[in-house]
Amino acid sequence: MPGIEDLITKDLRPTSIEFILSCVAFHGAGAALLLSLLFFCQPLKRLSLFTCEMGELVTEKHVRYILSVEKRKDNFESVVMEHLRMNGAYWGLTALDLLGKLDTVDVDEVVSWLMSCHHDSGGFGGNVGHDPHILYTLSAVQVLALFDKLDVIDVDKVTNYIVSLQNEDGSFSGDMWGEVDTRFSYIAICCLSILHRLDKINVEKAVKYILSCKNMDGGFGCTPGGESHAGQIFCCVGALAITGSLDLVDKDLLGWWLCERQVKSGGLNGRPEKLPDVCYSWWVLSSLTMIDRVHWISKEKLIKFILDCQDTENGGISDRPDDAVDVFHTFFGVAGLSLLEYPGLKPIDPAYALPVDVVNHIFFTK
Ligand code: GRG
Repeated sequence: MPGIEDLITKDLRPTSIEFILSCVAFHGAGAALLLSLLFFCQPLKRLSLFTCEMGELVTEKHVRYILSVEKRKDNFESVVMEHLRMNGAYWGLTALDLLGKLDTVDVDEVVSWLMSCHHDSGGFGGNVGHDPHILYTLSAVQVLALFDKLDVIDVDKVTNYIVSLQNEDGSFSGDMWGEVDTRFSYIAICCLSILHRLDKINVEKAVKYILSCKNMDGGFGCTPGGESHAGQIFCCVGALAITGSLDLVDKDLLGWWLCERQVKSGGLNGRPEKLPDVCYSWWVLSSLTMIDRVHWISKEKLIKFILDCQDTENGGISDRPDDAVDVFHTFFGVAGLSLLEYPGLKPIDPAYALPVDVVNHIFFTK
C-alpha cells in the first residue's frame, strides 16, 4: 500500500480510483477525500507542470544550434562526429522535426549526401568513404522515413544486408567483423519493420536471444550475463515491443529497476551509482513508457532537470547542467520532453524513436 506522500507526489492515473477506494479501507474517509480532490484536480496539476518554477524550452535557439552544427566543419564537435555523421544527421533532423522545424532543411541535399554513404552490400557507412555498419544503416533508413523518401533505396538490397548479419543463435552482428550486441538486435528489427520486411529474419530466434540477455534484476545487458544498462534495456524492450512480445517482460520488476534510476536532481542515470545524464531521459523513459510505468517517476523533476541542461544563450542541451552542449544530448533531451508531453513538441514513438506521425505514415498509409 503506497503512503499518502507517494500518491501526492506521483502522477495519478485513472486506475487511481482503486487507490482511493483502498484508502477508505486503510486510511479512513478523510484521507480518501483528500485523494479524491487531488485526483479530480489532475488537469490543473498537468498545466502547472510546465509553468511553475522552471525555465522554458528555448526552441528557436535549439533550432539555430542544430542547423549551425551541420554548417560548421572545423570545430571540435564536427571533428569528433566525423565518423558517425549519419547518426548525427538522425539526431539533429529528428530533433528539428519534434520542434516543428524540419522544413528549414534542404531535403535533396541531405538525401544526396546520405546516398553517397550507401554501399553495394546494401549497408550504409557513417560518412562518405566509411565502411558500412548496421548502426548507420538504421539512421539512414530513419532519416529517409522522416522525409518520406524510402523509395530512393533498393529495399531488398538493404534487407539482404541486415538479414546477412543474423547469427545461428538469433543474435545480430554489427558488421562483417562480427561484434554481437543487443543494440544490433534492436536495430535489425526496427529497420526491417520500417521497411516492412520483418518476415525475412528468424524473429522467434531473435526474441529468444534477447530474452537470454535478461537479468535477475529485470533489466537486460548487451550479451547473456552482461550488466543491466538502461541503453540496452531500451534496445531489448523496443525490439520486444516491435515484435509484439512485451508480454515476456516482467513489467513490475523492470519498472522498479528503471524508476530507481531517478536521482535527487530529478535526472536519470543509466545504472546504479552512476551520474545522471540527459540521454537517459530517453533510454529510461521510453522503456518505462513501453511497459506503462512512467507514473513511477516524477515527471516534473525530470522536466526541470532537462530544462536546466539547456544553453539558454546559444541553444543546445548538455548531459548535465553547465556542461558543453552537443547534438546527441540535444536530441535525447528534446525526445525525453516529447515523451513527457511538453507543450509545443510533436509526440515521439517510444519504440521506433521517430515522430508518431512518421510512424503512422509508414504503417497506416501504404
Ligand atoms: C534509434 C534511439 C535509437 C537508437 C539505436 C545504438 C542504439 C540503437 C542504442 C544505444 C543504446 C545505448 C547502449 C545507450 C547508452 C549510451 C551511453 C550514454 C553509454 C554510456 O555508458 P557509460 O558506461 O556511462 O560510459 P554510464 O552512464 O553508465 O556511466
